[in-house]
Amino acid sequence: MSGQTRELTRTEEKVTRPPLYRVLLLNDDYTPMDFVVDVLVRFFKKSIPQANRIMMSVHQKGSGLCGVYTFEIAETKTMQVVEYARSSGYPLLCVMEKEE
Ligand code: TYC
Repeated sequence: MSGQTRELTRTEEKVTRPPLYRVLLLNDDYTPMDFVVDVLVRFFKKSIPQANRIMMSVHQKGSGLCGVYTFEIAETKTMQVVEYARSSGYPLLCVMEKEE
């Protein structure tokens, strides 16, 4: 080893996954079922049959999963859905929660 340089330290490379967030729709008594299906197709890229299943599950159970995304995407979708609902005159609620 004499006369040679030797690497003494190595910065540990850590690759971690970003936290993920669930985006959920909540049930209410006033938003029309067709509007909720439209939201699921428009903002969450669901097929009509998938969107119908999710909408009915929200209607019966109180809430339902639309998708799982990184923070900025979840936040953008949540805001877009609430804005779209308000501008259409409906009280539909969309929320995000961190996946543990
Ligand atoms: N409960 C609504 C109705 O009977 C339909 C509905 C479904 C509303 C899902 C919101 O996230 C929702 N018109």
